[in-house]
Amino acid sequence: MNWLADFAETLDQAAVGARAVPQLTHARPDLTVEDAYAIQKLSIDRRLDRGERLVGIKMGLTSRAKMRQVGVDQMAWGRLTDAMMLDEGGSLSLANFIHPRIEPEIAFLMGAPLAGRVTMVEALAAVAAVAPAMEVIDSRYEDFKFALPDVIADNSSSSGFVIGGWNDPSQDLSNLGVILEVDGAVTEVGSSAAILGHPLRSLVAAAAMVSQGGGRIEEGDIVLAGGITAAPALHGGQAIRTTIENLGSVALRVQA
Ligand code: OOG
Ligand code: MG
Repeated sequence: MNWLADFAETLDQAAVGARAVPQLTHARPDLTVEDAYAIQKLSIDRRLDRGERLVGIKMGLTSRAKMRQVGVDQMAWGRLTDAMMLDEGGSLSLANFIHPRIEPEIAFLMGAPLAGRVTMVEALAAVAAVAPAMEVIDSRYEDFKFALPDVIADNSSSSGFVIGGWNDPSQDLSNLGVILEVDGAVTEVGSSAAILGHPLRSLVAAAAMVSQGGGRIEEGDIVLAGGITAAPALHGGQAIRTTIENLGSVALRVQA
């Protein structure tokens, strides 16, 4: 339907031009979660038409810290493309973003497809590797404010991600210490347990939610399990590092 495509274009152009737009639910208070996922797909299709490639899935709002920070208390998922991928140890320019924030994440690399209702054991069996990661989120909405359908339509705020070294997934992932450092100072601390009690639960939820939309998680996909702590705002010149117990570190620099 046309109005869905119009909203998709608005959000896509907001991302391309790094200019915030009003929340969709202001114009359309009855916007449903289903409409929102349709808008998300249409806006990602515009990226694919420009030559971007799907590389995975991100889960959002899987921890209390994240839900509290943005005032939305239900999970959402989004799509990751190759253009969102940042180099480990590399840098990003604030010019490409509206009001970016950074958050520590855990990334899964899928060794097999995953869809529908699966157990944590089945989810783990489909994982080839696990890595420390960070996501750059940049809501396309003014003041970083949104309701659930808004953030879903906006690809769950996803705008960039960086992955550290891959590790063997057959280890206890339930309670790994996490620190986020900005310029060498620890600004956020947490545990992998913040993600739904166990990060694999986020993968279980991703399989179910993506299937509900008619898709599936593919072999080779990256799945981001969701921010572990609140996400601090990025500022020029910062050096950001996330370290996760047993998994290693991942770093990014913000250009001055
Ligand atoms: C919504 C996206 C949440 C996560 O990991 O929880 C998210 C937002 O905070 O803008 O990416
Ligand atoms: Mg995230």
